[in-house]
Amino acid sequence: MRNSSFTVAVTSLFLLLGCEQSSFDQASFDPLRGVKFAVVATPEPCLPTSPPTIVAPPSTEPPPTEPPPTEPPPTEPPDPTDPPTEPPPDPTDPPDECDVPLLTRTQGFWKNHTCVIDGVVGGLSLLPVSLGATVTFDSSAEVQAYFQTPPKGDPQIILGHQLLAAKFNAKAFGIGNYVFADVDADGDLETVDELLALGDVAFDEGDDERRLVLGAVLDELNNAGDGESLPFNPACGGKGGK
Ligand SMILES: [Ca+2]
Repeated sequence: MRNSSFTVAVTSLFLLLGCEQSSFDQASFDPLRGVKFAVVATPEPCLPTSPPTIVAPPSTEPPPTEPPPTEPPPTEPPDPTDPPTEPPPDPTDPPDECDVPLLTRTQGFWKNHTCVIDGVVGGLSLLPVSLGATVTFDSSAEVQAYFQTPPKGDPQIILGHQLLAAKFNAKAFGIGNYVFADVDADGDLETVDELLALGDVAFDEGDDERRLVLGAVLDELNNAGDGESLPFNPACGGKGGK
């Protein structure tokens, strides 16, 4: 009887401790603990398809008509005494890196620059844009309204804001190949594109801790290139600009 009561008491104590250990204390949680960042973020070697770049807005002028094809000039046989114009490429050379700066802007910029999201400035529409498989924004007004939604501690909205800004940065500035941080502690640094994919999964089905970790890492990313100059004037006139 006495042993039985003691067992019940001990069991209750363990259950109590177990409950306390499994509860998630968001206030004291450090989302960047254990996350390793690249000392200097660097782009991975360029993929066969080059990253997107800012392009000029489409011209309204009709395309110039091409002149009729002319016959190619007769080629002369190569002079065996001519020196070769270019040496053959050295196979031991390292592959080229993507020649784009790590350029980013924070969610505050994107909230206030709907004209850049629309492509009116910068020449590249960043819409539609999705968060996970569940949320899609088709207009910059929807994006702005979402950025203006106070998170109030909701990890999904905290992540959603950072993920949205990071997706705009990746698409507008072509930084998807940058190696940035190891968020799963497997020793391999994830690229920006990989972090965005992980963010999408966490947005849909991640627990609070996972969402806060990815939100904090993407926050770091969105600030990492905030000092780089933009290749265009981001002023949006009197409408949502600054
Ligand atoms: Ca990793």
